[in-house]
Amino acid sequence: MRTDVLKDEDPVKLAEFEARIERGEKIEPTDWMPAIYRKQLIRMIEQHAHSEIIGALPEGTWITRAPGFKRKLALMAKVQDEVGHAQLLYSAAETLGKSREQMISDLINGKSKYSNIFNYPAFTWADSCFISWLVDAGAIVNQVANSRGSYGPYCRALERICVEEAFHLKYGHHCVIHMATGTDIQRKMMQEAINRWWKPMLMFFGPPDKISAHTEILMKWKVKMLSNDDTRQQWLDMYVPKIWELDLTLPDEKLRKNQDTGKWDYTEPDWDEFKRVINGDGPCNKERLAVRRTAEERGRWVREALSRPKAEYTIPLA
Ligand code: FAQ
Repeated sequence: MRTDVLKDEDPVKLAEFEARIERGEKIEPTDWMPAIYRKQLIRMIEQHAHSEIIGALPEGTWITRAPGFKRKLALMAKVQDEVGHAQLLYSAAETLGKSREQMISDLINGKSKYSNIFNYPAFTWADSCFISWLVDAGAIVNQVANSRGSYGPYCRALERICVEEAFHLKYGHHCVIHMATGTDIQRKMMQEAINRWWKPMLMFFGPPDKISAHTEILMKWKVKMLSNDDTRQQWLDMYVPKIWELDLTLPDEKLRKNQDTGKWDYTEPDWDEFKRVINGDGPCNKERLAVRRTAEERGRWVREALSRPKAEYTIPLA
């Protein structure tokens, strides 16, 4: 497959490109790069950007219902950060030649993917706490690794994103501790949220390495610095003990650290469900895209005004 996608590339330029990556140099937008490197980066950064703006929605619905003023302020700031991350990522993807308009259009028309996990509903405040702590934790494990990757603009965006995500993680952890050490009803709410999100969370890191379509080439070119399975294992290693410490349980009897392999054993989530969800048929896909579509339509006049700075507008009286 590798030889197939690279057959039209200049072998000398390709060898120099790969040597630069091997030496740990960053590839910048004006540098030569193979077409498939560009295409893969656009795909991955664009999906990441979409995940951030769509990811703002399940938590966003809790801003008005957050328990108390401090939580409301913190959640509002977090959601705003996630949208800001999307802006950084869209800018990084634009350096590779795809316009932001095209990316947004591909998102709202269902052509581009975004993270599976944001297609599930946040029924209770505890769901929002789960996202802020554990989904952000998963994003951090992935992003810290990839910030050491090969494409300069993506790595720089990730570095900045990770700093902000570190605050989200503390906020989320605080929220979960509060619930887990609260009343019986709060503990029950938190436990039920964990049970609901466990499988989508395992899926969040992508399909198992043996069936992952893009891992091989992305790791060869240091776009992905950890495989899907390794990222999942790292997250399990860091967060399962912390969840257990709070006397919360995880809905998988098979889950344990295997002392022989040094890895976590767990029940595989339903990968058919994963495929359905990422291809548009999850519990909230339609709702999520409808929100983005409305935002796009309502904001059109602003974008048009910005693109024609010399045009004169009449200020409406009402
Ligand atoms: N969801 O060959 P692989 C966040 C697709 S940011 C949906 O293994 P790859 C912040 C994949 O695109 C979260 N689709 O793919 C936040 C491919 O489909 P395609 C997002 C998925 O690229 C927190 C097919 O399956 N983070 O959460 C998923 O090598 C809280 C085959 O898979 C990033 O995007 C999935 N989970 O590895 C915001 C990080 N997994 O395109 C708000 C950057 C796989 O061929 C609140 N991305 N697919 O049609 C990556 O690191 C990689 O793209 C992976 C997937 C690891 C996600």
